[in-house]
Amino acid sequence: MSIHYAFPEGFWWGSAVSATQIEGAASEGGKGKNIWDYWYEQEPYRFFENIGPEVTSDFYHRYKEDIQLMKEIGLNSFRFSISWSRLIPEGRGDVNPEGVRFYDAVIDELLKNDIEPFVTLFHFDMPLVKQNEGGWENRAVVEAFADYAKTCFQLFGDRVKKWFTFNEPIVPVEGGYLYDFHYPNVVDGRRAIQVAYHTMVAHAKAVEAFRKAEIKDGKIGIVLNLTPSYPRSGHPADQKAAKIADLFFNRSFLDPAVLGEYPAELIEILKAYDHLPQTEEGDAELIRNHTVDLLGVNYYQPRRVKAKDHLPNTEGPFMPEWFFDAYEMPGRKMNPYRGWEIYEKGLYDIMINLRDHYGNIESFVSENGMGVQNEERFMQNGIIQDDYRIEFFKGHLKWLHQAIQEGCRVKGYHVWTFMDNWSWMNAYKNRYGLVSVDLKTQKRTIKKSGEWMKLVTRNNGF
Ligand code: BGP
Repeated sequence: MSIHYAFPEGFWWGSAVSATQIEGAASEGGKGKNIWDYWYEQEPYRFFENIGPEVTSDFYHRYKEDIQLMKEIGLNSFRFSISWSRLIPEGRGDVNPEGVRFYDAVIDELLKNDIEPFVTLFHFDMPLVKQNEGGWENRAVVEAFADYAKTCFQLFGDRVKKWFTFNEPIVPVEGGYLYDFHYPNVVDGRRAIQVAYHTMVAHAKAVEAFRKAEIKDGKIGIVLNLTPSYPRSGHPADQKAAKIADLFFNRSFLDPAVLGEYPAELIEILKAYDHLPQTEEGDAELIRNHTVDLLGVNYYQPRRVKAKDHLPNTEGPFMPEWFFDAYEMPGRKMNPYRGWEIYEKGLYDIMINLRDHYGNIESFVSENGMGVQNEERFMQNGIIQDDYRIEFFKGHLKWLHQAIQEGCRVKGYHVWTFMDNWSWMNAYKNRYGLVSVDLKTQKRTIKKSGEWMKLVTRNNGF
């Protein structure tokens, strides 16, 4: 087989997951409840086919088998998240020894199989006790998070060298405080902005704790869903709309995390609409002095925008959509199951932007993948023939390769995801795995895309 796209030596081939989406054992092993456990108890009907986070893909009990499969596919790195409420059930205070044992065992098993653990501290799963105290609206919760981060560095920093404070920190803001798809289902622009700001402060405090922990060869980063904003046209109104969407959805976290400060244009808009968050003395300095070493880039879809057709209803809650409308580009390629456009070049555009405007920070693709409904219809001889997923990966990897050729410091590519998992409100609707999971038996079977990935990891390219 000839290799057209060779990747740099030591490239990180891997996958990402999150605790709530794979572990299961939600009320086992001394774990405290998080907002997902609680929301599901309250409103099970809001989850696809009424399936909640109790069992998911049972990684808590099957991690050894799963890690063997990762090894078989040849993956050399794996990003998972620690469940804050499993490690510290009350969110602050006593550490749960069973939680420590579990994460110790997972880390050791990965290392034994030459798979590097990448650890995320927060992937959408606020401990319920902390949410009841106001979640990210409360500065005390910010402090609790910094403590939790410190505990993780102490417990696992001897073996884990790649740390990520947050996964897609804007998503709990959108889901929980603007668009009603995460608990606590608040719709309030002012509170959303406060939550976003405090999340950034929590991030900077965790980076501070990391620097103090002096982890040998350790790097700290953040994982952002950088969805490029493409304007409908060259018309100045469309261009402006795209710029503002970019400020709200990308630069709100990217700039402070990488450059150490918020974009002035974003501050201006919030000021003009009287929506600046409450800050404390020392915050700006904290953020400025605690930028990241490494950036994880999650990419699924582009954002296309146009100037607004109508004036916004300013009696309704303040929304980013006061400044732009979504644009459906004629002829766009869609993943109809997830309702997301597929635009492979977006990944290249993101990387070039990081090269040119963010000091060419070291980065990697921390999630990229395609969720498809009713995948069993593609089953032949017990194996899912997911050629569409192989095409999806190839299309993105070609552009990533191009970005690397042009000098972007991209160190790896992690797919979303290793095995089919529980996707929040969508539960098991769309399957993303390289490995399928039979929900009745929990049996794992490598899909065609997993077989393809074996070749890619073996050849360090395709
Ligand atoms: C990202 C999240 C993941 C994951 C993925 C797929 O935003 O970091 O947790 O779920 O998207 O999206 P979904 O599960 O909503 O289909």
